[in-house]
Amino acid sequence: GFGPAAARSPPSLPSLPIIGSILSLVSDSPPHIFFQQLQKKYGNIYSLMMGSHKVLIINSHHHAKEVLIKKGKVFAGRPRTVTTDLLTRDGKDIAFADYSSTWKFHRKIVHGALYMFGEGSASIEKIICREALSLSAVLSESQKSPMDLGPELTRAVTNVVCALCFNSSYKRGDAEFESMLQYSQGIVDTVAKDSLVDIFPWLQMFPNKDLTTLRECVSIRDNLLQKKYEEHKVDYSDNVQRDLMDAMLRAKRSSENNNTPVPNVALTEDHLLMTVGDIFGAGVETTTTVLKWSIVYLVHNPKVQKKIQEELDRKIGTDRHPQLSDRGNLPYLEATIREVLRIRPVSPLLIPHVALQDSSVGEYRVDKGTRVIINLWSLHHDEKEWKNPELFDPGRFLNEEGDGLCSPSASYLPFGAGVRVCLGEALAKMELFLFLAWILQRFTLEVPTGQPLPELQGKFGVVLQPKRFKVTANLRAGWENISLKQHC
Ligand code: HEM
Ligand code: PLO
Repeated sequence: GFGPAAARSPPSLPSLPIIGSILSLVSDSPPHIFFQQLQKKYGNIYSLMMGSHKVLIINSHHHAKEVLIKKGKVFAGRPRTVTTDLLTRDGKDIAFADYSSTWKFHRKIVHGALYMFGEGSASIEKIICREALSLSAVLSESQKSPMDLGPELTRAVTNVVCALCFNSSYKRGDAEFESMLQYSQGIVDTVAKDSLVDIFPWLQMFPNKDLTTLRECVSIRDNLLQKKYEEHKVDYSDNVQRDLMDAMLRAKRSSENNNTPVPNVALTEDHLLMTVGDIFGAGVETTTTVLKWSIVYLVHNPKVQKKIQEELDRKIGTDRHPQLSDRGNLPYLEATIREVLRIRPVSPLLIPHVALQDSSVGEYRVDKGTRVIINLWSLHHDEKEWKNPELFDPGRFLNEEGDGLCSPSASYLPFGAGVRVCLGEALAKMELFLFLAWILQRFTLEVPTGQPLPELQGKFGVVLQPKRFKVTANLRAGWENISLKQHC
């Protein structure tokens, strides 16, 4: 027959004791690069054992789309790991929750609440604009002195999600914000690494002190979430929905009165807190990371930066600030954002998927329970799909005339696809566009002469972050006397 049962097993790496020695030859490559290298020997789909778990590694866009889209529901599961269980109280969130009616219900509520602010709606745009204005003011003050823009970018992005989740924001130097910076980095550095630990022993990916760090950081985060929750309960009203927390509270109350769209779905306090924690965490760490990578590549490629600025000068000028309605008119900026998301994907291995039943990918059988890792890095650096994949070239995403966008390859999935596709894609795109347009309209980012350029490798973790670096933001010629008091 032709059913999955008849298909053959995918090429498999030799079992662990032997791999240990093969792997140590490649030494310090991070997992996404190592999995890409293994294609030479095993092909673009192969399996290996991580401890007692069978794992399938996918390195081509055809197979990736079969998993994510064509058989999306079959592969919509998530594995449980010690660290993600710690972060999410055993999967009571969205991103690390297994496929279930509870997960579906949560995704729906969040989606509704996030986009109640709406893609076209004025309010998200207003929130971002307010933060871009405040960020520009900070950059103006720091003229000529090199600084790590990390904390200020993070504050801007955090305040956007803070407004959406909690209807609040942080001032510079706020103690709660400083503590958030710390615990969130602690979580990024330690969570989700344990699922890879068995095949990457030499990276010392998961020393025991990581678990202690994670516990401490999660507990600080939980206190913050609890505090916001208690504050919201006090002045909650069925008639006004200020933010995501209110939307979740409302859903919780109506589920308690048995008014859920889906029967028998739990929305406990834990579920509510973990779900908000997901959106807050994802909202901060992903967009900030992409902004940092954008700056890294802009200082490496001053010609690209100049072209974006010329486009901004031509289409917007100096009389007004950038708006979402300019998105269609700034193809070169848009192409640059797409290229950053290609060359340094935020989540190079996505989040692992799990086969919920026996199935197949390509010509190979896949047993129920198999973990499936989509190596987005391989898709985005596939030489058959991208000319010179390590070259940063926004021009790839432009048509021949250079005045419109194009999709040069199907091997491009920065936000994933299918049932588990990113929930924040539209929000992230609005933020990236507006923040970068605001910054580049007024400033040129540079590394002072004689200083080294920022590193391009990045630090592998649950998000692929650039290493710390410093740049100067110099006011562009013609902007000296234009005040920042434009309002949003
Ligand atoms: C999942 C990318 C921003 C919320 C994901 C996944 C990717 C991704 C690759 C995993 C898909 C999979 O496992 O198949 C990105 C990128 C971002 C970004 C590149 C920024 C440029 C955001 C933002 C939010 C968000 C701003 C929140 C507002 C989520 C959630 C999930 C997710 C909740 C889990 C979905 C699920 O498992 O059902 N994202 N993301 N993301 N993202 Fe994003
Ligand atoms: C980031 C650190 C926060 O403190 C907690 C958190 C919650 C959700 C995670 C996010 C972290 C990292 C990026 C993740 C997101 C869910 C979806 C997103 C994994 C760990 C991506 C890119 O897949």
